[in-house]
Amino acid sequence: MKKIGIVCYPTFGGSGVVATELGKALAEKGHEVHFITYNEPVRLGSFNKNIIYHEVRVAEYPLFDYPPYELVLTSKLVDVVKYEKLDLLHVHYAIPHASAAYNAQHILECEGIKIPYITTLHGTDITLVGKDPSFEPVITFAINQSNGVTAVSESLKRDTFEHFHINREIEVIPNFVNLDKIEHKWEEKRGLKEIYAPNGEFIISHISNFRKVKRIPDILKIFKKVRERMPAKLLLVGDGPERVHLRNQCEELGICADVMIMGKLKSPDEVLSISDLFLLTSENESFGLAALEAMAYHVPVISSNTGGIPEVNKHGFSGFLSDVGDVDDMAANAIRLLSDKELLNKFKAQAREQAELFNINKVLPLYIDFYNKILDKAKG
Ligand code: GMT
Repeated sequence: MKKIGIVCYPTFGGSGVVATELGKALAEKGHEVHFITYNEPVRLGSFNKNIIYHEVRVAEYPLFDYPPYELVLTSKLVDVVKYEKLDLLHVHYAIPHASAAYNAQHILECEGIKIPYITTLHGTDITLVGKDPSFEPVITFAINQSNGVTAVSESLKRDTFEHFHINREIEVIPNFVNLDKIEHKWEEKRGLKEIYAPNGEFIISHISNFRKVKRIPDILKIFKKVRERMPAKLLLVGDGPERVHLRNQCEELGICADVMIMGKLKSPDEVLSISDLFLLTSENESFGLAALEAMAYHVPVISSNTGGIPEVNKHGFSGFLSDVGDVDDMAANAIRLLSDKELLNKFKAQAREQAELFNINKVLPLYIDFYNKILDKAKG
């Protein structure tokens, strides 16, 4: 049994979801997992055996225009490692978690306590935010100083080497889903379909944080083309900066009546259980956890072919891939699938089959082996 500290964003984003599900799976295997973050992670659930949540709270002070979260996190890491006698820190998302872990490690070293830290890169910490000059030197340093680094796809590993001066190895450990838990819910929730599609319409869904990188207007344009050919409903789950434009965009396209804007949902269970197709049109995507989750619920994916998505969604098997922005091709693929019941059912089964490659029972051992390797190395 090991004592592992997990640092993540506790929000709906993929990195927080992966960190939380990883922590829960480790706890189920008997490890003691300490989540150290500013809120209880959304997917944590309550009363988990072997899971302890430590809240990072930044005190308000009139001098602070910007709350010094990284410093408070660093102090909390020092405190938790020392008093809970942790063996390892695993930080998800480089900014600012990797540099906080580096500082905590060095503070503890001065007190004679050794703790290795592993950094998992998730995507936007590298491809969008991290390479900004206001972060880059710190991020490069904290990645290079980590005792171990993982990336969620080969594509993200390549991007990291391209954008930063990395002088160390990066191990690829893909994101995962827990298929046993999903299978159970999928069967249970399929009856809900009538609520959203009372006349047997197809249900198409999209889940994201509605940032520009997701290309939400493409989702609406594809849906309009599908809707012109067959009865369908679009369920949009999530929230973010692009959300405010949705109503106008739907009005311009004349599709408002068939688009349901659902806001943030704690779990994608219901929406994915009743979906026939999932759309992911992103400009860039290091992995596309939302697509993998859809596939786990037997939902084929129509996506762009950027970043790590082709490592997850297999063209002509679990769905179809098109160039970024090629809404005509994406719509044609969606129409092709939805107009042929046999083909759609085949793709639904294949989507689930593809998701099997990322089942937690295959990916968790990769993390545990990596932890052991790093711990052995740190012991020297
Ligand atoms: O999709 C987002 O913008 C959220 C972001 C995050 O950090 O939570 O997602 C990134 O990490 C996910 C989990 O590893 C990946 O599945 C997403 O592809 C990645 N997002 C991007 O690269 C845009």
